[in-house]
Amino acid sequence: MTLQLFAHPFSSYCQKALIAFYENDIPFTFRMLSPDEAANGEEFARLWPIKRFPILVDEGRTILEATSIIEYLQARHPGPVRLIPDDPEAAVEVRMLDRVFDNYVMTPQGKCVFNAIRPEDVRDPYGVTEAQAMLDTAYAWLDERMASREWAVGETFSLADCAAAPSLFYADWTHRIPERFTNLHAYRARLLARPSFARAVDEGRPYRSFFPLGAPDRD
Ligand SMILES: N[C@@H](CCC(=O)N[C@@H](CS)C(=O)NCC(=O)O)C(=O)O
Repeated sequence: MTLQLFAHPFSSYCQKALIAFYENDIPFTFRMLSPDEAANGEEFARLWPIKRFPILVDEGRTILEATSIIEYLQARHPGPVRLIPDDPEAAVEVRMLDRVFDNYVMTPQGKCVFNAIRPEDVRDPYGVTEAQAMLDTAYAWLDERMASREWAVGETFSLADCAAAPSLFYADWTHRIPERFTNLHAYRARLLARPSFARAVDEGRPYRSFFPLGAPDRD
């Protein structure tokens, strides 16, 4: 029985998980979630009543959360690219950066986007201003960090870069990374050139008109 990934190609967290599949060429069945299935699909709701994706199903075992899916793939379907280092101390830093990208880039980015699809009378401009301020602070911190690194945790592509790629991709669309943060721009460009992420971005390309803030005419 093959691995089944319930996902959508334009979703940032799904792209994060997809990078791990593509890095190690792991075969799987893509269970595409249409917006209607994501909202109303019974199989999906049974798997995870919170109704967030990606979700991985492996022979009846259900793995929630993109980070956990990547950890699971390395544990049960390992390949030559080790996205979590074997050295426990290096692994702490990889997991730390994974949390940084999810919590302080992906989350505020999502706040801005979800605000835009709310009915106008329940929008939250204060929350958006706070989210943009968090992105600005994260950008400055990451720019300094990336001055001396190729990947989020040094020389080796890892789980942290899987989180960074879609976070920075969509964050730059949502709240432009200032031009002066040249290290961060260069890192975002390296991520876009990585074949695993380039493939995920290409698969999401047909859905760009869905982007609630209007997708720019560039990657
Ligand atoms: N913490 C989850 C977040 C997953 C998540 O928020 N996925 C979005 C798609 S990128 C989703 O399911 N959105 C549907 C919704 O909010 O209703 C993870 O790391 O996988």
